[in-house]
Amino acid sequence: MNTPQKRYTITAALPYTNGPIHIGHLAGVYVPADIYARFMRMQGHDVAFVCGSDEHGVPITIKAKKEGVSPQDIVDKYNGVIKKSFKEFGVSFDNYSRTSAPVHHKTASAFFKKMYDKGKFIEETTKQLFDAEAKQFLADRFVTGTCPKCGNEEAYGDQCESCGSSLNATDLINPKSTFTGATPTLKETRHWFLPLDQYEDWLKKWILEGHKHDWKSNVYGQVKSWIDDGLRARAVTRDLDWGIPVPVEGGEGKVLYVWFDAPIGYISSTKEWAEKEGKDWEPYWKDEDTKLVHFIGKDNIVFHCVIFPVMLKAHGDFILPENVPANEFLNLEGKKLSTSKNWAVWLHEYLEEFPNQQDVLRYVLTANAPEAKDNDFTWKDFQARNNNELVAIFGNFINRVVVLTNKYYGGSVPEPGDYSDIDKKTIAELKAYPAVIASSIEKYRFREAQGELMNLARLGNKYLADEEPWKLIKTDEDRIKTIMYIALQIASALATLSEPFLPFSSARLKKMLNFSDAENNLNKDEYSQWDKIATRNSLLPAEHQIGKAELLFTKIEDKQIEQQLEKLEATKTANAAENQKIEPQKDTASFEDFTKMDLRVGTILEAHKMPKTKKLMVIKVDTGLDKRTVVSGIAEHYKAEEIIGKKVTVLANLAPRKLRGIESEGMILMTENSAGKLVFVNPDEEGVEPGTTIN
Ligand code: B3M
Ligand code: ZN
Repeated sequence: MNTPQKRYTITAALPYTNGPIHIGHLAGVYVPADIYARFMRMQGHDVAFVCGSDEHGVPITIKAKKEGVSPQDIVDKYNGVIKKSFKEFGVSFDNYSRTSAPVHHKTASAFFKKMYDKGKFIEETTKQLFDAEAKQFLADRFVTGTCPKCGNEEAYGDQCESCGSSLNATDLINPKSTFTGATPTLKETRHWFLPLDQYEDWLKKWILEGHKHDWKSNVYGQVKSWIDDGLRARAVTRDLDWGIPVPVEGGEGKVLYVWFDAPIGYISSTKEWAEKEGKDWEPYWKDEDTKLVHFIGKDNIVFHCVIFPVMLKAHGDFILPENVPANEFLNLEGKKLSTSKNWAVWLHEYLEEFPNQQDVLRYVLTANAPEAKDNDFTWKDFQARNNNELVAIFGNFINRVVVLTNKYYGGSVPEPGDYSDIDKKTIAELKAYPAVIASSIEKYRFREAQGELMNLARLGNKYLADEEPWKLIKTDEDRIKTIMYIALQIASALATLSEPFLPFSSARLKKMLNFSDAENNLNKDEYSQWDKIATRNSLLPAEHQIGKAELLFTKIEDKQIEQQLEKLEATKTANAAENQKIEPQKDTASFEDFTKMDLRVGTILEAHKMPKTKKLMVIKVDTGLDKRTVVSGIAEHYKAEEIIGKKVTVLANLAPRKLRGIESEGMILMTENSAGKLVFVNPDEEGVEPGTTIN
């Protein structure tokens, strides 16, 4: 049946322009978004697939400071690298914009102004963290400290990446300025706040009741736990000079918070595209029938499921997202991807080192997509999936079909005879695939969808292997015509159905099979190319002339994989050397300062991991003075049973503090060995080198 045309506004998270794109970004956001957008276009829907560079925000300022250049230099450089690599990788954005574009400044400014005029903000003078030495207010990534929710010691002023909590800078325990390392003071400043708490009931109705069944459970679960924890007002302006100026009285010297302006970038990018295409942008953001879908990584969930929808609702002119299919994280060789530690496979480097192999990476990232939980990318798996699946199954089937058709019939599709039961069964199976794959894509299950595509290639392989046309050629020429005809129909279906996943190979295959332009161009009154597979008797009619065989996929050799692994080894060595860097000596401590510290030897009596945290361990220590509780961030390094009975050094008179509701009375001194493992202070521990700090 022909599906009625719908309008889709598909967005992919705007990458921060402080570094290039790596496989984590691709697997989490851009590959699934591209599959979805390509698929929807193939169904004849009206699609706007938009993205752009996120050029404001603290990460960019920090990078600029580090490199001694201006923020503008940084964004110009990475916007160029990112845009080019997306294009070469075949991400089919309709528009890729930048948040520094005038259209965006105008749109974001007007958005804020309208909310302001409608009285949607609370204006308040509050005390914010201030670095007196750098003369700078500290928010977002300018400040790090311990997350009050999970104890991660490297949480940022707007978010903890370990537990995903969204934070205010003043929530951090032991905050430190990233400029100077200083402990900030509090200083008054005036800002505009978005009162999220006022939208709690509305959010409960809209998401918790309205999207319980159609949003992914990882997304729904995160949103629910935030709403259940209670929402608070969040400042949407900052004391910075890089960003979009606050367009109202009293806003001088202040800019919009990057997470206020960035999602509006989706709207600006749509406007920019519509302008170029001579279209009207408004239906893409205002028509209730438009389906707005945000593709993002899990660290962006709160911004897309709570903050941006509240902004859209408060503003009043816009539709809300129909779905936010966020993915979890991809790891690389068992370790968390990290831009700063260079632990990544960079897209621009991949494109150079594996020329014309875009589809292999797309395939592997989808096959291992972190859809429901974090997943791992390994180079060995990359090689195996290419060699054993793309080459051995998909490529092998196509090669056999095209080579044999050329050999037996000079490339002309033969006329089939009567169908055997196997033929009928094979054709029936073939016709079921378009709907099966479509239904998985519509549910955002891209792994499953691509798995079904491969099953179709397997069906083709098995059909040829069972029917063995090469054995019959001397004895039963008519039978072979039927077999080859059916195999060619499968090849043709593969050419169409692979397009969202493997666009480059799909195009090569279509060329090999000589799909005509008329066949390729979607006729909107007719069935889509996709639907024709199920509805038409013939996809490649008899006498249609196909082209010559060309290898669709090529083997990846051990040598190439070894080179990649060596590259990662070199990164590890460089990082270890970096970790070994001796920190400069701190300011002089007087003898009185020293004697103030009450250091004691203690014995660990009991220990257990704090539930729902990754790092925290609750430890009972006998200090000789008493038996007390200390909460320590070592749970990733030790199991509870390993440390019971250990003698440790305790700073006994450290001011007590509460972590996750448990009072910690003191600190166990730890240091880090050269492998990055936290160990108890004992200079004889393996890998503890002179100069390593104790804390
Ligand atoms: N630039 C964060 C990120 O790259 C941010 C996304 C913005 S989407 C509006 O993770
Ligand atoms: Zn946390």
